[in-house]
Amino acid sequence: MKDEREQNPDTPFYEKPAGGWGSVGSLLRHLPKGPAALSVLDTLRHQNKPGGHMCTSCSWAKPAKPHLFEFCENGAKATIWDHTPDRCGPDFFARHTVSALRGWRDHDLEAAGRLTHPLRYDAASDRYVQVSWDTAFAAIGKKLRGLEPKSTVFYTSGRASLETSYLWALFARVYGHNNLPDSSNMCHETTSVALKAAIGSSVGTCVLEDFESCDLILFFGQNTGSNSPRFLHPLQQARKRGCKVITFNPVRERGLIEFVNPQNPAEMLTRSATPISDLYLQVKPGGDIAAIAGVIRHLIARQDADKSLFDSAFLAEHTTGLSDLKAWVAALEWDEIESLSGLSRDDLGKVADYYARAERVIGVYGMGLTQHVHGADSIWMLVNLLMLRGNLGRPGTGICPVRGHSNVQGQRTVGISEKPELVPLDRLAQQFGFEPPRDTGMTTVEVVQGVLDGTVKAFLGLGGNFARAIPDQGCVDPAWSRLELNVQMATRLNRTHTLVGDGAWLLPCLVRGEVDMQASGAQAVTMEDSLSHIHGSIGRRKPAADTLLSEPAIVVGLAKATLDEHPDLRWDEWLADYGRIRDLIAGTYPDKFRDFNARMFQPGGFYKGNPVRQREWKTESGKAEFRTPASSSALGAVPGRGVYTLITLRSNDQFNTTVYGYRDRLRGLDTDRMVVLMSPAEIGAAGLQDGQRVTLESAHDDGVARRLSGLRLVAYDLPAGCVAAYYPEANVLVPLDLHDLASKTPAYKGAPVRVVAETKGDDPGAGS
Ligand SMILES: Nc1nc2c(c(=O)[nH]1)N[C@H]1C(S)=C(S)[C@@H](COP(=O)(O)OP(=O)(O)OC[C@H]3O[C@@H](n4cnc5c(=O)[nH]c(N)nc54)[C@H](O)[C@@H]3O)O[C@H]1N2
Ligand SMILES: Nc1nc2c(c(=O)[nH]1)N[C@H]1C(S)=C(S)[C@@H](COP(=O)(O)OP(=O)(O)OC[C@H]3O[C@@H](n4cnc5c(=O)[nH]c(N)nc54)[C@H](O)[C@@H]3O)O[C@H]1N2
Ligand SMILES: [Mo]
Repeated sequence: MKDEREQNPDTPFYEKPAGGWGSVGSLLRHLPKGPAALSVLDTLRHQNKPGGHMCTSCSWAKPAKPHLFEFCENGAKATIWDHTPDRCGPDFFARHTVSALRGWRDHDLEAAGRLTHPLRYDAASDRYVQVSWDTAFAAIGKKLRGLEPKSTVFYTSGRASLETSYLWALFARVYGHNNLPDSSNMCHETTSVALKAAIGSSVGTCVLEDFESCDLILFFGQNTGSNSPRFLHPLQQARKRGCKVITFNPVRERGLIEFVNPQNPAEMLTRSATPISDLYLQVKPGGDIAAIAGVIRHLIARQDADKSLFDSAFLAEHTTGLSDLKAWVAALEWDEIESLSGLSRDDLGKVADYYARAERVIGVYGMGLTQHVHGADSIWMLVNLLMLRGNLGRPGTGICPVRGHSNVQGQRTVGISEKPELVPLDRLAQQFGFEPPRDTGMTTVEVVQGVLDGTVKAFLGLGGNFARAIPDQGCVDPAWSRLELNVQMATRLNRTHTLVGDGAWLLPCLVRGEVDMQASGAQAVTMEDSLSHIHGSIGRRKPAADTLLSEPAIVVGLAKATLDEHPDLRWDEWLADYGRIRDLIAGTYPDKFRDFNARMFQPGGFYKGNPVRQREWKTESGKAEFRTPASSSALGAVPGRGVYTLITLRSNDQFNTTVYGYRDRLRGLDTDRMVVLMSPAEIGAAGLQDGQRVTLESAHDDGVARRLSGLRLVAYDLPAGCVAAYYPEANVLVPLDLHDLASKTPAYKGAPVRVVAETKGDDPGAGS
């Protein structure tokens, strides 16, 4: 546990708070030049407010009483990126072959500008060439009709609206498959599976008001300052009224240390920051199960002494499994707990002190828990801890996974799922007069395996940069060109679009901030935030090109070209008025979406509800289940000598594989991203030197050579036994078969690697 002043003077460190003038400066740096800046600022004014568009960056809640500016530094970057004046049209592709583009950096591909025309890959000239929409739909539809539906995949990245997602899933099921993975399969699928099993809800249980009355927040592996900065406002308010915050994170993330609200003139002028964390515990990657076990062990000892610590009434009436958990915790040695977590028995005792004093506790988490081999076990441990004192189903308590994309949670709500048991198939069958497929579809990991072994013949991506976001991409890259059909709906060019064979199509779409004009007039769409509230969103800007289609229009175009006509499939009517699609959603999910059209612009969004808040448990046992973890470490294997656990990080200047720039301001790093962070003590112990060139080599024991070279070693404040590098550059090092055992979410925070010094003459940047 460290005080900021104890920061090692040899390691880079951003000593300013999150927010403040730094975020204003960063926003100004990303604004376009001239009049384009004014027009983007006008769009930002309406962002995340009723009547405006919902941000395309993170999924954090939108309050009923918005701030004057209800956007953050990174939300602004996303909007500025969407509304760039640059265009990437047919003339761009006439100048560049696809093979040449394959060598470009992620940033440079996207920086070419907004895609404007539908394109077909022409193998003879190795170029994308312009086609008409009709040609594209007819050719793709014809190809799909000739394929076995179960050999095709309809992937969704978490941005597409509820309306688009509903139609996309319907199209897949009428066509004949449940291969509907989405980006959630790379992030919070662990949540969907683990929370469902333990408490019967696949999503978090908190609403914004809970942050107004909680008195302790436990933060595990979620980087609020970069990835959901608007969450810093309720956090700051909570801290100001005396709520305590404890953070478990191997990296000292600035947003969880202190924050200056850029919208508070007094704070800005006096530069007075609010400290965020009361305790900051630099847990080892994968050490959360052991850390929480240590806290629970302290609490059990206290409960044994003073019988009133646990909420006995709650435990007796609502839970099962506590005695097994207690026995498992009692059997762990303190030595094991300390070595796996990297935290001392005393520090974990302090956490137990805070926990025992708090009446109302919230557990918040992100990718630091979900992206591990035992990710589900880590989540179960956090739920176990919360339940000891009845911290579920009371105001000011709950479990709060912070979701990723702006509608990733909502897509699952309206049927994007490879798990048919989560979808009301019988109701769909009734509504649309067809027999939906009942067999389980593919997760992201299974899709990659299918692309590798040739069983997946066609991949249609509704957004995303799939081939760059997955693990083991070095091995998978060549397999993409063997797909018979590869259709990408996108706004900007990315690396996946350059991995093409004969049947590749690039279909450009509108972004959420643009006017979506259909036969009945301008359309609104809806999305669900991390706290399960549904919001309407209206685009106000002129589209980047008049050749663009909206996402629903592309889905309808593809569906009509693929499926037989059927009186219940009124694609054109639905497209003409998205209100009709919302009526269909309300028909399929009457409990959650009643009066959908009437409620969609309710300030703060309307709540779809969660039975856990009433202490109703839709689990197998009908109770909230204490779950005993299968392992005391979240890693696949505890690293041996010379092996480090690699965590892959997002910088403050990226949204997933979209790299806006090369600054990671909140970590004090201004870099080309080809860096590996390691603690100064470990650098010394390994006989290496700060600034030296190194190669990372996979230490996963499967005989596959994975390496990333040309990295600069940077001394950084990290726990022993781990190194950190940026995603997606480091994805070549993450083995595909290392994934959460329950949900198949890749273990992006737990790849075993060796650090090898490079000698002069080594090939820089080579990956394999
Ligand atoms: N600006 C911006 N916003 C985003 C995104 C973006 O890329 N940029 N991405 C969006 C998406 S899709 C998602 S899913 C979310 C992701 O947002 P987060 O959930 O914050 O994900 P990461 O940044 O990958 O990592 C989270 C934190 O986990 C810590 N960590 C790593 N390993 C461990 C561990 O074993 N234990 C613990 N306790 N901590 C660990 C890391 O140090 C890091 O601070 O953000 C969304 N919002
Ligand atoms: N090593 C490592 N790998 C990871 C992670 C990690 O933490 N570490 N995180 C994982 C996670 S949590 C996620 S969610 C994935 C996601 O990773 P990505 O697939 O990169 O996610 P996106 O941000 O959706 O994809 C960006 C692309 O989507 C397209 N796009 C942008 N806006 C729109 C739109 O409005 N409509 C459409 N149709 N397309 C649009 C653009 O063309 C852009 O190039 O990466 C995963 N990969
Ligand atoms: Mo994500």
